[in-house]
Amino acid sequence: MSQRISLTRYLVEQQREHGNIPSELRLLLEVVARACKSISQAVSKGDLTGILGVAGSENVQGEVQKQLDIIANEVLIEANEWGGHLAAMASEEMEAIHVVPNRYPQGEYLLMFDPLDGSSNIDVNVSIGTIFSVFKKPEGGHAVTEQDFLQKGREQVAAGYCLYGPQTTLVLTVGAGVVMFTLDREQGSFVLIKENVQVPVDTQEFAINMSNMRHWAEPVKRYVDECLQGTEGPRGKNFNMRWVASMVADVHRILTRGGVFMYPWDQREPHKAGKLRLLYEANPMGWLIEQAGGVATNGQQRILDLQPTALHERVSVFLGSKNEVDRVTRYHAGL
Ligand code: AHM
Ligand code: MG
Repeated sequence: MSQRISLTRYLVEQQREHGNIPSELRLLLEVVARACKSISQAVSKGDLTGILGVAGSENVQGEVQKQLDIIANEVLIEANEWGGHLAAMASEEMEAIHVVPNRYPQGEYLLMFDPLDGSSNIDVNVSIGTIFSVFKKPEGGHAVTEQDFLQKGREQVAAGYCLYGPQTTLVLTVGAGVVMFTLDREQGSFVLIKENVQVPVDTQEFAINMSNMRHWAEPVKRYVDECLQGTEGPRGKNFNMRWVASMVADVHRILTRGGVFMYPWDQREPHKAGKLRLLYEANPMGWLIEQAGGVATNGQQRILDLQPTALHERVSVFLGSKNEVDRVTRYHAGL
């Protein structure tokens, strides 16, 4: 790209040309991006500042929290609560919603985030990231409640993630395709690197935690087994496998070169629909993938059409290249 376009300039020009980023939403996205810069800074220092390791607490889902999980959560809350653009926030790391305190003006947006996705990779210097999703607070002039957050993913007005890898990359959609920005640390700004990101419809690469294979449902076993049979099997081609164990990194690879990502239900905890969270992980990633021409389902239904019933609800996830996600979804229907 010959001319360097900053995130700010991109957002301003989008609003001017398409009217799809009102100024409050622009402020929100810029504040989230600023928070991500600060998280990126903390992540890159790691042991130098003594912030690796467990925090000695658990989140609402009973998962051990890392110090960086908590720091990232605080950075996002503090950055976002005073700007006047938000009514409330919800986080994978907090049991209840965080309503903007009375001392600040309340805006009309709701922000949800997984402050640091891929927690098991924090201490081992592998890519992790922040995932976020933005909705409008439903109309009615009432005080904001948890119920306001239980909107279908298709109602999102913005979604994205920031990947803290060899580069720090912010990936965003406001419903007009997917764009990527890389952090220029010297300049301190996110610079546009790719527009109109497209996920190839076909792929020969899948991502799943294979160690859970014996616990999967039949349709998932069938799909993966057929991939593993390669040229000798019904697919007639070889497949490669990748699993970073950070959804942000796996989804980023899929947005870059295609692939299929799966985190299915399994029979160890049959009452749990899956491991990943609908509101903080599946909805934003599902929308990004759709906006790039891919597909995202829970095996039966489009993720974005699911009606959430609880803030921390979990869901099975199949997303990525259209033909592969369509196939594994077909297998669930017994076809
Ligand atoms: P987290 O939000 O607690 O980090 O958990 C979500 C992560 C995803 O990023 C990733 O796809 C998955 O959990 C990895 O799970 P596993 O440890 O089974 O490989
Ligand atoms: Mg997560």
